[in-house]
Amino acid sequence: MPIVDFSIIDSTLREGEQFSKAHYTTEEKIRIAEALEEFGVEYIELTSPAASPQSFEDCKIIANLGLKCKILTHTRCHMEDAQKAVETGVAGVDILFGTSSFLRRFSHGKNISEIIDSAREVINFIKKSGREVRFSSEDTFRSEEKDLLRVYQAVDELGVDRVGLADTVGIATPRQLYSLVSELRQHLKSGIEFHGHNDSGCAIANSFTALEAGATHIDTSVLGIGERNGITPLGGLIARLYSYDRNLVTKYRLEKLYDLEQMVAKIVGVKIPFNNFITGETSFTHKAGMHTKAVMLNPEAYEPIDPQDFGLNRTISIGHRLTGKNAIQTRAQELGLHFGDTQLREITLEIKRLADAGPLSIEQLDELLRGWVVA
Ligand code: HCA
Ligand code: CU
Repeated sequence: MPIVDFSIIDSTLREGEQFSKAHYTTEEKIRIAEALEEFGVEYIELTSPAASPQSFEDCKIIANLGLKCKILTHTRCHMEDAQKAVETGVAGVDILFGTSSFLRRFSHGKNISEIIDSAREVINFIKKSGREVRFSSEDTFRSEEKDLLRVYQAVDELGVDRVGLADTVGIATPRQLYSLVSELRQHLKSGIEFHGHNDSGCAIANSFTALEAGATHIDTSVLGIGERNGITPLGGLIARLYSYDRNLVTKYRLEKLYDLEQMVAKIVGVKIPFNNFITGETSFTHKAGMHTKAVMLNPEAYEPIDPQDFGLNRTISIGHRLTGKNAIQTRAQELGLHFGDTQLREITLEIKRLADAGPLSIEQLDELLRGWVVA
C-alpha cells in the first residue's frame, strides 16, 4: 500500500519522561512542546495527569498554551484517570490496557471480556466529553491474535479515533507489523497507531512497515528517548520517510530538527550519538577517495539525504591515507592553487605516505599544498 498520509504523535513528554535520565521542569516541558510544534508534529503526548500533582498542573498548562498541534495525554484505562485527563483540557486521551498473557496474569488479572467492559465505560466517557480517544493494547506482540481482534473490533465499534499497537518490549519484526496492520486495516474503521520500542533495533523499520500496511499514526520521541533504550526516534523516522519519498516529510520544518535534538539532549544530559540519523557528527562526512570523487561531482552518488534540507553541511575528509586526488585538487582550488595532473598524483602520494602515520589536520594539509607551490 503506498504511504499517502500519516501523523506523528511525539511522545518526548510522555514516553520520553520515562527515560532514566529525564526529569523535566515545567519550563522545560513548555520549551520542548513549543519546539515540537515549530518542527510541525501533528500531536504531542503528555504524561498522565494522574502521575503526580505537578504532572496534572503541567498537563493543564501545556494543553492551554494555544499550540496548533493536538495535545494528548496518556492514561490507564481507568475512569478516575480519564476524568482527570479531561479536566486538564487536552484534545485527546490515549488509553491503554494490557492484553498479553503476561500482563493479564502478572499485572491486572482481567480476562478479555472484562477488559472490553472497562474500556467501554472509559471510551464512552471520553467520547462524550468531545475529546479524541485512542485505545491501545499494551504488549500487542505477545498477545493472542484472536484476543487482539476481539478487543480492537469492540473498541472500533465504540467509535475510538484510533487503536494502538504497542511493541512494548521491542521484539516485533517488520513482517509481523505488516501482517497484523494489514489484517486490522481490513476489519477496522478507526485509525491505526504504532508505538515501537527499540530493544532489538527494529523500531524505525517497524514504524515504516506499519505505515506501508495502512497505519495512520506513528509514535516517536526526540532522539528516541524512553523506557530502556527507547522508541522510534523522530529524526530516524524522518530519515526513513525522506529517503523513501521526500514529499512525505515536506510538511515538517526539517531545518529545526538539529536544534530540537540539541535542546532535548541538553535537558536530559546526553550527547547526540556520532552516528545519529541526519544530525550525527559524521552523518554527512565522506572519506574514501572513491566516495569523495563521486560526491564532488554529484552528492547524490553517496547521499540519500540532502544535508541542506536540514540546514546542515557535508564534510569531505581529505588528510588521510584513503584520500584521492580529486579531493585534494578541490581543496587546492579552494586555496586558489592549481596543479597539473602529474603534480597532483605526486602530492596525493605524499599525503598518503604522511597520513600512514596518522591523519593530517586541515591546517597541515593546507600548509603542504602551499609549500608544494613554493618548492
Ligand atoms: C507504558 C507502555 C507503553 C504504552 C504505549 C501505548 C508501551 O510505558 O505506559 O500506549 O501505545 O510501550 O507499551 O509505552
Ligand atoms: Cu512505550
